[in-house]
Amino acid sequence: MSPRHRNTQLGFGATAKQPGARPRREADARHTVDPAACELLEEAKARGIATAFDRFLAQQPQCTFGLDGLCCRVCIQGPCRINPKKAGMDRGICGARDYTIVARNLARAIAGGTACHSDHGRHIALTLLHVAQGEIGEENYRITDEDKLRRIAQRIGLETAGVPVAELARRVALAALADYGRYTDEPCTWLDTTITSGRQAKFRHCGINPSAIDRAVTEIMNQTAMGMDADPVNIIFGGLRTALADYTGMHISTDLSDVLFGTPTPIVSQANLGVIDPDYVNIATHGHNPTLSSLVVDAAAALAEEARQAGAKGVNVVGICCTGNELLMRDGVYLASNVSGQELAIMTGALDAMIVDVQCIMPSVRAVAECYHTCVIATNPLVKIPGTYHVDFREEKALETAKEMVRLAIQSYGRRDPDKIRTTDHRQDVVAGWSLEAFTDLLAGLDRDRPVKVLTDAILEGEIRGVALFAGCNNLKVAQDSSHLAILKGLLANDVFVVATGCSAGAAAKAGLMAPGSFEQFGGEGLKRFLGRLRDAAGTKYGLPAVFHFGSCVDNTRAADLWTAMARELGVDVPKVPFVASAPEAMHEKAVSIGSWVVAMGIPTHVGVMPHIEGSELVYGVGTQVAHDVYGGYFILDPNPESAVARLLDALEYRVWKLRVHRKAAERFGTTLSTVY
Ligand code: MSK
Repeated sequence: MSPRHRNTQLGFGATAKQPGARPRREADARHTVDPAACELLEEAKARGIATAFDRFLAQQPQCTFGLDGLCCRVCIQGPCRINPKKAGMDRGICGARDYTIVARNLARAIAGGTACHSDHGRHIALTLLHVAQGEIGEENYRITDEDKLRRIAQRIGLETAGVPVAELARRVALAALADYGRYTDEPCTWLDTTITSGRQAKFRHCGINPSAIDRAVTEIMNQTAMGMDADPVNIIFGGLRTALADYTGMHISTDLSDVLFGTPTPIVSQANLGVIDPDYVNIATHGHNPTLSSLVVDAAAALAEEARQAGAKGVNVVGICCTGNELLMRDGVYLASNVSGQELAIMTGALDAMIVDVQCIMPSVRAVAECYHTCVIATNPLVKIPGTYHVDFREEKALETAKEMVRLAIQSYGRRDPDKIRTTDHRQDVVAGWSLEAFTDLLAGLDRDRPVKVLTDAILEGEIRGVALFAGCNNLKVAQDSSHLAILKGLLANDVFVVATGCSAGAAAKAGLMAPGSFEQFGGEGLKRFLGRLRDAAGTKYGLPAVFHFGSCVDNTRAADLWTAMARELGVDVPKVPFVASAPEAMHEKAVSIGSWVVAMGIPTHVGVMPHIEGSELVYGVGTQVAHDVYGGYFILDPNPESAVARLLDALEYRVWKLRVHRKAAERFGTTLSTVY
């Protein structure tokens, strides 16, 4: 099969005019399917404010060498641009071939994503360590979920009996930090203790077990430097080792965030830009790390009276991107938008401050904020944006600093220009907070002893067809949210149980797919029966959603824990579990690293925006075909939502069929279950 699948969905110039339609709205609908974003994009055009949607167009046509992954910039003799079909241009100055260059670029993207997630995890681990050692006061952070702390300690082999909670937290934090810098060759603890024995053996056999996160990132940067590895398969295996280090850092982050801030439980809230209420002082928290944003929520509550004295009804904290997901999951804070909507939140004219921490923050928010009164506050030493406020956020005086920022927002409220207020009514109800623990509790309504069996039985009996994880970003090569929603709706209607994280969860939330009771509207008959049974057994106070919000980007490990639990329940390794993943609008390097470890774990993984690997048939083939033979997982690279739905359903159907055949054979002949996938 030819690896040519250039993104063609946007189709500028190809959309037929609707009679009587306003041309501007028609153009916006090709940028986004989010009605609130459409309204705000009209406002941007009316005011002549450039957004990422405009800058994407200004970049067209994009460099095909870059798109194919054939531009090599690892030494400064270059850049070398490779054309495998043209004599004299079929290798770089050093002689590196297309497959070496494409593999190197891919591996370096994985290293970039791993660095982001794992630094986030390190920050959380250090915060826990400082709390445990009494170096941070209770008014800032405390151990909120002692039970989870004990479960983690037991899982990683620590003695828990009689150990005081602070000491246990100290030991767990040190064990997590050891996963960053171990100098021996044992595998990372957070990887090795959370996967099946089959995956442990597979990673050992392939030599891709990372022993330390920082070492994995350093090694792959070394391996892919000029004059180093030229073997594409060896480079890809190095990339997978780095991707498993990414998994490790993400799992640490999720586990220890639950210990510090609480393991999420179902909570009802709202999503989309309509949550920005002009009657309140509005603060958007944007980025990823809950250490800052959770304190902003506390500070906002403490300073409500000051906001009232300034003439507002109070302080309204809303979230953007994964900081938004973290706050939504634990505190029910409104989710304003996903990544492509960040500039649009400012254009409501009623956003008084945007407080940013790390990752996915467009520097352009400052330029847009200049047209309004919004005060943009950067808080991390690694994220300074020229022209914004920079408040040095330190954990030991976190609440005090958070209050300082909320006061800046209250002052900013007084500088609003009423002529520029353009809020929207679009907002949807959401039931979020589905940690794996909360979801397992829901299943336990039908079987207290073996809750995961409720899910696997429903699949084996044909009530539902399997499970899908939706993850990843918005990518402006696709109309915002359009691929997420098309594929989500396609799978739901075909009885697939769906969990979502990150900006994919944001897309589902804004479109009403997480509204209480929405499974009745979007689910096929089997899915409706399955979720109806769960609802009735659990007697929940809230209706169940069609799509279950599993958290932020780092929380993809919650989904990994689910497929591991299903594998254990079914008595198989992950490549036989009817579970697929999709990142319909992947954008960030983090999406590349996540996709890579999801495949290594044994999951068929759809990506709806072509990664930069089309320049090498060999690398493309390894990702889409050879990966299946080695790991059981593989990439489905397909920008067309309709065929993506069909291919994901095929992948699930194949696994269910094989499971049934192997189970029947094992029963009939009294043998163990085949390990073939
Ligand atoms: S925020 S990494 S755009 S999911 Fe986690 Fe969204 Fe992708 Fe950032």
